[in-house]
Amino acid sequence: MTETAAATLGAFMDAELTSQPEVWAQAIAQAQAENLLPADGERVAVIGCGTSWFMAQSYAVAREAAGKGVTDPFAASEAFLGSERQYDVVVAITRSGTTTEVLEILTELKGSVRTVALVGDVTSPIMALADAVVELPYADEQSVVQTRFATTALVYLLTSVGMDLSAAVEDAKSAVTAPVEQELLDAEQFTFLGRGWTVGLAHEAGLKMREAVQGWTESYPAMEYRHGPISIAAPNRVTWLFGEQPEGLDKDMERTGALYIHSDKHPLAELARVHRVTLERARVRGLNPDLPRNLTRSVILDA
Ligand code: F1P
Repeated sequence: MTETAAATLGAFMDAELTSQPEVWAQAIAQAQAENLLPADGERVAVIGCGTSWFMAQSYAVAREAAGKGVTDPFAASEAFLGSERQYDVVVAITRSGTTTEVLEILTELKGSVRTVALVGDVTSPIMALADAVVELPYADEQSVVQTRFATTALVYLLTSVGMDLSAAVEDAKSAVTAPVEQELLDAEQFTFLGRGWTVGLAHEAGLKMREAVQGWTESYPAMEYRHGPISIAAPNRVTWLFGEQPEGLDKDMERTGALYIHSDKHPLAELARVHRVTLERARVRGLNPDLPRNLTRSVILDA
């Protein structure tokens, strides 16, 4: 494949990931103007699949850390939502609004537990199932690999629990367009780390590279990393930390010979940076992240 042909791969993903700072600003304004999410003190479960599950993890930690009430994240296929858990509200995150596991839960809960869905496709079946909908059609995407829908839904959710994301918007402006260093294009393996609400971002970064680059990635809570996974770190491999650095991790990383990335940029902007790195890594390998191997835009299971 010529360099010019490679540069056109992932054209949707390119436009979508690049638009993140603007779209996030729109979601911040929307979150400040709406009041659709659970009230402070309510017991909340958050569900999603794939990327949406990882955004659920980030929101859950941020909401609880902000003192807004118990918030448990679940993969929709493994959610425990029985009455003994006493959830007041179930929040669902889904770009497509067609993901089977999510629709099944909302169908089951109809009339018993209040549900709120954050949705990209506002013509999808979930619109009739959820009690309230946060409509994010301007963040919907054509690429199978999600970038801006997920981060925009999270920006909305984090704003709702009082996080000021103006630094994220500012930092993302350069993160989405800056050229990618050769070292990052060539690296054999990536491990992503996070703490608190950024653990979900780390898992999402790892999934992104698996989906779009078919590459070897891992992700952990940062304090877990030294309990085994650090043995993977080596020259020509990358360890990328989002958020607060555990004491001494930089020194430990120096000894491994791996490239260690821990910037002072906002963690969400760092995830947007990973989106750009992911796209360029896919392109140099001749892969099209708009249509990745074995994936579809939404997983719709046979009845
Ligand atoms: C969630 C999801 C994506 C994944 C894949 C299949 O979809 O699992 O995260 O990348 O394309 O669908 P959704 O419920 O957010 O539409």
